[in-house]
Amino acid sequence: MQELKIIYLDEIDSTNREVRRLGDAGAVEGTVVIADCQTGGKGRLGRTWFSPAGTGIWMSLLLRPELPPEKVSGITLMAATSVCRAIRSATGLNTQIKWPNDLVIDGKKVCGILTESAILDGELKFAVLGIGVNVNQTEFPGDLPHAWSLAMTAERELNREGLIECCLNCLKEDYERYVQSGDLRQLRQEYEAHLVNLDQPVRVLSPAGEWTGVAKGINDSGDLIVLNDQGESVAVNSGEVSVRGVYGYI
Ligand code: BT5
Repeated sequence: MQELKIIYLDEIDSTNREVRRLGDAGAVEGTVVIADCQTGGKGRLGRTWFSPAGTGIWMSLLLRPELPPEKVSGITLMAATSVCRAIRSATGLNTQIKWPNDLVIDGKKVCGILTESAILDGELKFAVLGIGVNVNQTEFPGDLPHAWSLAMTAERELNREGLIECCLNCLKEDYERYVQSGDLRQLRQEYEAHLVNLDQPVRVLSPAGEWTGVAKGINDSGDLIVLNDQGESVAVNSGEVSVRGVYGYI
């Protein structure tokens, strides 16, 4: 990746949508859109992402990796590792990863990551890496019972600019490592070191049905390895399933 080209906006529907528009128009890898507020922030699977003004980091990066489309899901786990490290080093907060794409503090969600692909004739044209971090909110709407902000744990207002810089430095470095090896082998140990699900009972919600097991870590592709009740090790793919704790969100 060359130098980052950062575009700051006051308001946009979604930074992921804006980066997709820029990508379609030929923008270079490393284009970053950061908005103070999103009016139509997106989560996975058509969900919405609450993105009020003046509080969080809502940003998306345009990536043009020379990788097959199936390698894009690993970028989400790569980014979780980078942003987890950035938050830890910039704020000292004990941030953990909930597989595959959430960052949590004390079991509550402080960050979500959404990676989307633009595919043409079976080939990856580009990917959009979207990251939402709740930084300075002091409360959340009642319909987001698992949402939390960094400031709510730090009990002080945090500097968004410093955190953005730290996130982008970590992301740039880790992305280069990811593209170089084409998998998560260089980041897996760090990902697992912060994985809140590790050795915990999990409920796997797959299209084929629901089952339970114990999470044992990830493989180099970013699948969650779950030991099922029959004692078999099953690789669970992040594109196809959701994982919950047996007793709740974690
Ligand atoms: C995610 O989806 O966690 C991915 C979120 C990605 C947001 C970024 S912001 C910049 C970029 N531009 C975009 O438009 N999106 C990206 P998912 O795992 O599907 O979680 C979504 C669920 O989290 C929602 O259904 C809510 O329950 C909950 N949620 C919504 N807003 C939240 C918030 N601010 N903090 C915590 N939880 C939230």
